[in-house]
Amino acid sequence: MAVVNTDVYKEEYQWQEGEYTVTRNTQWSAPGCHNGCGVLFYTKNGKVEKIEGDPNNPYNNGRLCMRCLNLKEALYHKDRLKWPLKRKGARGENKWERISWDEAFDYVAENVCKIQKEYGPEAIIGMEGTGRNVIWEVPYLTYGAFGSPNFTLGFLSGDSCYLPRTAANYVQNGGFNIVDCSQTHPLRYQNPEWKVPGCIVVWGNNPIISNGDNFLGHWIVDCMRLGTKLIVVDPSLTWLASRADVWLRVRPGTDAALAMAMINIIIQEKLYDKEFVEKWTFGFEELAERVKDWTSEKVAEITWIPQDLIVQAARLYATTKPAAIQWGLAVDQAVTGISCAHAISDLRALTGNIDVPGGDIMVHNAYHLDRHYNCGIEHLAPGMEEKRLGFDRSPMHQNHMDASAHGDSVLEAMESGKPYPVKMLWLQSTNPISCMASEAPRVYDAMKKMDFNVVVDVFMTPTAVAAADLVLPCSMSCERNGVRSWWTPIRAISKITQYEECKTDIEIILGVGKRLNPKAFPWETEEDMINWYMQTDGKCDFSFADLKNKVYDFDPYCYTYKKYEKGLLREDGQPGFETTTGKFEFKISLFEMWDLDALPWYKEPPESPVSTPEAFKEYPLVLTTGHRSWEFFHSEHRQLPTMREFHPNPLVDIHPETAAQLGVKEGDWVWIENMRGRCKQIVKYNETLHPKVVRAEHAWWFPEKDPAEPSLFGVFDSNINNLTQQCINGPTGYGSPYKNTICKIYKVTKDNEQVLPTKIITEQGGFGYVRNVQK
Ligand SMILES: Nc1nc2c(c(=O)[nH]1)N[C@H]1C(S)=C(S)[C@@H](COP(=O)(O)OP(=O)(O)OC[C@H]3O[C@@H](n4cnc5c(=O)[nH]c(N)nc54)[C@H](O)[C@@H]3O)O[C@H]1N2
Ligand SMILES: Nc1nc2c(c(=O)[nH]1)N[C@H]1C(S)=C(S)[C@@H](COP(=O)(O)OP(=O)(O)OC[C@H]3O[C@@H](n4cnc5c(=O)[nH]c(N)nc54)[C@H](O)[C@@H]3O)O[C@H]1N2
Ligand code: SF4
Ligand SMILES: [Mo]
Repeated sequence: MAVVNTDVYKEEYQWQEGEYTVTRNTQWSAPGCHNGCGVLFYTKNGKVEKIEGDPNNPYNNGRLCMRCLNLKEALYHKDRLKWPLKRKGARGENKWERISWDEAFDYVAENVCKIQKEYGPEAIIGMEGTGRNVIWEVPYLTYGAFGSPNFTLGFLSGDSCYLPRTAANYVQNGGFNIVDCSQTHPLRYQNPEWKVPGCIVVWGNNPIISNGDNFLGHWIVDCMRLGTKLIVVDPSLTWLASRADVWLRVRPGTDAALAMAMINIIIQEKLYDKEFVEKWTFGFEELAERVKDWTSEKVAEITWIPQDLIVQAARLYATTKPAAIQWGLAVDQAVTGISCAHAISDLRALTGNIDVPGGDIMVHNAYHLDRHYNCGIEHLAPGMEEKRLGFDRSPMHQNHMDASAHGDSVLEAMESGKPYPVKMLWLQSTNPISCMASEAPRVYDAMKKMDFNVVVDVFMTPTAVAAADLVLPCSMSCERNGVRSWWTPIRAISKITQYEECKTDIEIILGVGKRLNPKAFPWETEEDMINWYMQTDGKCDFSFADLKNKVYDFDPYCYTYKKYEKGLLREDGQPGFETTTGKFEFKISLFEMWDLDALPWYKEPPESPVSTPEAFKEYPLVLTTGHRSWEFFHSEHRQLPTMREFHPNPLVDIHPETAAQLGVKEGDWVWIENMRGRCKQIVKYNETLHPKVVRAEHAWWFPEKDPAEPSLFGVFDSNINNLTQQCINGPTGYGSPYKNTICKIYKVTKDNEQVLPTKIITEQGGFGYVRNVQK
């Protein structure tokens, strides 16, 4: 680890350096990120002048990516929302009137009360986006202030972001696994108990860019420097794949089959950890029986991966100790989401890598700050939780594996009024028509039908212009207090500046909550509410002020290894796992009880060369979408000049041979089209892809274009979610084919771009695709 110059970089929370005040802080959101790295803010006269990585913070050891280095551009961008705005013209006209916060809170309260009275509280939906600094706050508002059970992620189809992975994890071993790159211990690589992972499998994940789920990708690079080998499962040669021992170029959406073949090889060749399997697992025989027909030969055909590479990967993974699997979003974004996560977890247990140093360790959120989507649920009236949309979707939902309403079920209720009408959306940190919704035009139509919509954001978004009646300006990360957990360490986010009239997410929630249900919102300040979250809801024995001074704090639970031997995983204090059998379950007892397939299975993507060969003749390319880029966090950062200089336009990766066959070349605008719609992006050659696979970017809109409809910032023109599909999930309601559909590609010409998709959708009623829903 680099030696830190203590004359320059101090360990205290704040110090003076000439005319600058330097504050050690955590960066989370806004702008968004899944992490929370240690940063140094240099402020002068209440303004941020400079941002640096904090070398004394063991989370990132001073390293920052471009989004943090370029933070000032976001903080002081001229288009930031500055005060509450009430809609003046029609929705979509982008005409607003400036109002005070008191007026804004009254306006919300008035509309909420009206809807509660007329339709019941369940007609109100509280929505947030991914892992930003509102995770527990929006649920609290939805349950505590609106009295509705319908907190959800902004139309995320099949809950396809981390939730399939965590739900599968939970039913199999009662907890969560993460790769042990030493990050749970303050001494990091010097922790004497820690071991360098001999091998890390990076599966459907590009952590160098995405740093998803509070896992900093560079930890893997650190491990590589210490000798870790890599196996990478990805349709494209990522930076990590190019340095891997084995790269498995999987056909999008077929990962579950690959995992089953790897299990099969490991069992057939007796490479599994017999002692761990015998002592700590349940259902091994049944698993062996289930996978025995999933031979490397058969699976090579399904996945388009050479057979010998599948065998090589299984052997390398199983014979290297310790080994770990860093999984990513591609696991979730298929109808096989749960099953694929199940099979991958089986690999971890088969090889005895669970909760060992340098393996896949079991963690909880520091000091049990765990309630998140369930926060405030006690405020619901009796019987209200059962009304949650999607509750009947599967026993997993009925049994609280998922604490939120089901995004697809919310959309269906908005469209059909069944099982009951939906009338209001509260959108705090989500911009669904640009990003989260996998059928963007459909969600656009449904949002327009609502009686009242509120958007809380930092910029005016396409969603806000199209559908909001009230837009509330929210503070960015260094303008608020907060805590970052997600495993360990717990980190303090402290307010060091104020921007215009912006309020923090918590202050906004308090303002609304106090008007609607003051008993549930007894706190006077943001800090009061944070202290309640840390000390009453969670189990911290220190306050926010203490944490702020310490900057971060590690929860020893997370760096205690082999907790299953020590009785630390089960509530009754007995050794073993918190499951029905007390074992790690290859065969999931709960699934058996609920009449779900209790062993891993594979199914083709709903649209693929195999499942829809006729349609594949017309749309002869396999399409995966949404791989992350350095410059953007989902639909964010598009207004920042530096980011757009690096990445001015949406890019679709195509093999150069395929491009040549299609008569297009790098740099050309092309239409990407299928049976639901089309959008345009620019060709980027990627010779590492299978020639029949293309990879398109998600979340594009153009803040530089006219906000008012029919332009609407060009939100549908390059939107890949015109092509993906909503309400197609796995049997448990989890998983959705964001990353595996089919398409065709052809050149954009003057003639065929006369009427752009945004105009078609906002003015002409859409692409004319007939949906299979009851109206
Ligand atoms: N910069 C940045 N960081 C982000 C985000 C962002 O928008 N920008 N978003 C955050 C969020 S919410 C999430 S969920 C995470 C996601 O982050 P990741 O888990 O890294 O997910 P992606 O970048 O979507 O895809 C990762 C890799 O999967 C590959 N892939 C595509 N289809 C398949 C497939 O079918 N199988 C396999 N095995 N691989 C496939 C892609 O080529 C890509 O290299 O990132 C978070 N971090
Ligand atoms: N085709 C395709 N679509 C995808 C994906 C894919 O891989 N492919 N990935 C999916 C995944 S995994 C996810 S998680 C979703 C993400 O979807 P979302 O998380 O909904 O992301 P955005 O649409 O960018 O909306 C986020 C909004 O929140 C605002 N914001 C940022 N920070 C804060 C904050 O602290 N407070 C408040 N109030 N607002 C804030 C931003 O300015 C932005 O307008 O997208 C999904 N969509
Ligand atoms: S991962 Fe990158 S963008 Fe996120 S907090 Fe760390 S440095 Fe900033
Ligand atoms: Mo996500």
